[in-house]
Amino acid sequence: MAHMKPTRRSWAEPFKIKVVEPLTTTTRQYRAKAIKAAGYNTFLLRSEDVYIDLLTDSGTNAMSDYQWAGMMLGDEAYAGSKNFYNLETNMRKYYGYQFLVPTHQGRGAEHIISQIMIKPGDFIPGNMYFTTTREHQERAGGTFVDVIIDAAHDPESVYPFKGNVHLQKLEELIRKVGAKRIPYISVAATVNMAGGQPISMENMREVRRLANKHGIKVILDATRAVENAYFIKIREKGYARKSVAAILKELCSYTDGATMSGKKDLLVNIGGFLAVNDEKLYDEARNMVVVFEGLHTYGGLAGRDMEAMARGMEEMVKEDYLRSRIGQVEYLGQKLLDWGIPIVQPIGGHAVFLDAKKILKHIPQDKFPAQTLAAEIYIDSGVRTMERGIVSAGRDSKTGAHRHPKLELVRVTIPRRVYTQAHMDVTAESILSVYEDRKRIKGLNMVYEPKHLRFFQARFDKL
Ligand code: PM9
Repeated sequence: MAHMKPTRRSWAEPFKIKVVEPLTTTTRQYRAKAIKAAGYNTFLLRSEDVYIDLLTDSGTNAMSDYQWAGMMLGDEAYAGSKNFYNLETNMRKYYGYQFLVPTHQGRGAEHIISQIMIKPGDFIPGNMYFTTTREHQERAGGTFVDVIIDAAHDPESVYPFKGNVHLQKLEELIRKVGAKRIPYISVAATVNMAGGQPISMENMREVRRLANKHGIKVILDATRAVENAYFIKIREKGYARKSVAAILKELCSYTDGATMSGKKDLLVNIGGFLAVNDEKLYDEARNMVVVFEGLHTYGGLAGRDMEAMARGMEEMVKEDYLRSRIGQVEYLGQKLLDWGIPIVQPIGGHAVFLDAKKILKHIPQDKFPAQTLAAEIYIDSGVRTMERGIVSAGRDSKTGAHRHPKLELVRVTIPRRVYTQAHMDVTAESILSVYEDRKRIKGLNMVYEPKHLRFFQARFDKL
């Protein structure tokens, strides 16, 4: 019998599994005890008590045989490791910046760029905050100003580029405080806290135009820029026939430098870098990296880690990989949507974000609905997710009051090349079961609050 031609092709993984890591399952009773001992904070669970770990896509990637082979070629010289030069060559090839300063991870680069560019009293506009990025900007004496478009704060808006900068808001800030007090515009691609939402090339071009007009620099958070480039290819007019590699390079070309957490796009477990075009800035960064990270040719990394990152760059732009990466996230998100569970739309690049404000609408934001929901999902199945709401937003650095973000979300984050479609099914089924039982769920009290980036170590008690 002749087969019908399929109308849609699956996103199946373009790789097969060579090494496996066993998972452990536990009982509901065991997990209830474990999360209580962890102060209802999924960051404080032991990983061995977790079944499917969707806490983060950061450093949780599975490396390829090509990357592991590169690890054996680590040149562990203190200075001038050949792996540094391989990384520099590939950074120039794929991102297009002139100068490279490796760092132990993304926040190492954020620390350096903030310290060398921001003066006390400065303002740093950006397309929504990221926790570590804003922390470093504030520690340098700056004030972060959110200039993302309004749709980014609305989980139901299906606008395809919810990571876009609101150009009028940006221009208004420049007019209000003056270009001299804005060292750079901080542009993320994709925007993590908005739900992994991309910025369009057109918007990036406009940001560059405005920056040029006022003599302001643009610094990209390139952590998930290749996933952003893929969204541009499939969503933005004029890019369907361009390669993701070319799109990525064009995106970077509108910026003066980038901070990078290699633990995401670069398919490794550790590493990051700062890249800039300006030689004077590079000189300052190189000077500072030796104080906080290590010599400028290793920046806190082993030679083998730099090699794995260099090879990761070659793999990240492969389009069959990106199709399956984004396809897997979409598969999970679509399943939840089909079951009527409120999530951020459109489905983002690295995670599905559950709308805890809607799911647990009987719990006020001060009783931490997203923190509660993440704990409940863990108790139900051992699936670990993360709060991205009021706890992550922290307190206002001037008034000391809780910030109340519009988005109160649980991030169900998909590590790259790690889990299967069946794991996505188990996750979706667990979320459904918690959703169906949502009315009996009560909120939490915060009983311990760390001073910085509180979401990592805060502890809670059940109401
Ligand atoms: N992101 C994430 O899970 C890990 C730390 S926060 C839980 O999403 C962006 C957009 C990130 C990011 C880390 C960093 C910092 C900068 N920008 O973690 O220091 O998503 O490598 O990077 C995390 P590092």
